[in-house]
Amino acid sequence: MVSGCSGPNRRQVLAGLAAVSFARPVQASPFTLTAAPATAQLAPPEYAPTPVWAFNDQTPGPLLRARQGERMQVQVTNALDEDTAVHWHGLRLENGMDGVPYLTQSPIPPGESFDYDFRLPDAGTYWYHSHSRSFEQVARGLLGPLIIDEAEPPEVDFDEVLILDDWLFGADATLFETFGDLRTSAHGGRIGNWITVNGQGDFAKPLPRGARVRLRLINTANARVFQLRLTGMRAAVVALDGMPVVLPQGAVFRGTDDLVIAPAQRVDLIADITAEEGGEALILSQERDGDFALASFPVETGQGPRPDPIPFLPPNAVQVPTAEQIAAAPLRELRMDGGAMRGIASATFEGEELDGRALAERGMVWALNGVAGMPDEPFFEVPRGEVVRLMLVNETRWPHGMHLHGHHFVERGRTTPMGSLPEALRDTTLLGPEDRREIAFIADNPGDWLLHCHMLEHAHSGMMTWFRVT
Ligand SMILES: [Cu+2]
Repeated sequence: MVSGCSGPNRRQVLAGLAAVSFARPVQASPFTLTAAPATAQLAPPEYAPTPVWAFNDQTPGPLLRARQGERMQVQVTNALDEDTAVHWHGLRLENGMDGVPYLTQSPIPPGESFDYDFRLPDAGTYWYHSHSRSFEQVARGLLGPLIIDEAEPPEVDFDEVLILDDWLFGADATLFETFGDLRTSAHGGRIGNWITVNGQGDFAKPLPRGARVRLRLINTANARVFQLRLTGMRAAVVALDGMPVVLPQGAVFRGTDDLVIAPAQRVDLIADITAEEGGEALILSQERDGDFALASFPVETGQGPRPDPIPFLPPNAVQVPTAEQIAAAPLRELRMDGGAMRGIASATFEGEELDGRALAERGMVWALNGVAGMPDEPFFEVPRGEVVRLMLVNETRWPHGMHLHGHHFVERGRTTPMGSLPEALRDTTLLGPEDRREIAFIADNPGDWLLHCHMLEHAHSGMMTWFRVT
């Protein structure tokens, strides 16, 4: 299974050990990934396995794990009938390895391979996914976890990767073949009717009472924003989007009351299981019709809660702009327009100024700064090392999770906070309807980088731009 810790044999082994600081990968770099049609038992056993597209016949794909400072090599082979490419989400890697077709590489044609080879400067929780027609390829299952271990990881008893995903099923648990349809794209995107954790609808992992567990939550859904609640554990947020959270000294509680995870975002928790033996700790998803258990941790005999405080993670060496540098930087606005209940009067698409109806005929229902789809020219171009300051302005009635490639940014001055998460460096930020958010970063990674909505249907139908660092 994906976490490397969920199979029955593995579970028995771990349960028999007093303390396992963390599990090293079974497979090491160089990795091989083959994208191909497969089947997966995502629905309960009374249903036939669902036809999916998967890496190495499994969705989520295999865990890629390495240590901070190492390089990772991954050979990706395309056994699909269409082009593909793989993006290593959240990694500050070399531009040519970012996996964006037509921007950073040629797509990998059917039957061919591409060798990815990139540095791993930061520890943390990341993931990989197709970036070629991703609204369909990711919805069909082409995604997996990528974990970079700290040189000195915090001491925990268990280290669990939890891939949160949803699937839009018909009555026979096959995927609805409505990928990228315009109506869905103009609304919130493809929201599934079946939620899985690590590909299972009833994820459960027994843990001893008092166990300290690192939970690495990754939202790989196309468009679903998870809103979580935790019971039976005392937990702290220790990282967001791979990056350790920065906290005032002496802070203990780190905002797990109302955990909001937008598509592509990650949250690392360290949790002490406090539920009694025979009870269970739960990760609950707050859905419209009530709370729904995403993951259950039945509690077995154990030693009871640990007395020592939950550890912090060491920071990654990301250059962060100072308040003075940000104040001195020009403020660029990125205006987000379109979607149902508002629409676009007109926008440029492939160099042509079109009205909303003509745009829709071309599959475009969103625009960034008046441009629908990928612009020919970059949104901006800056020399390496420059501080970039952006105001993201959501003039739509829909939430958008905006993702910056190749860099992490600081979020400034949230006007309508969604959730109670602490401040941290992020690679994806969630804007609510009519929300605005200032972000800033040092453009220290040369190349052409995407900036787009990670609601994948929104990206496909207009919300995509790019910038150049020279
Ligand atoms: Cu969006």
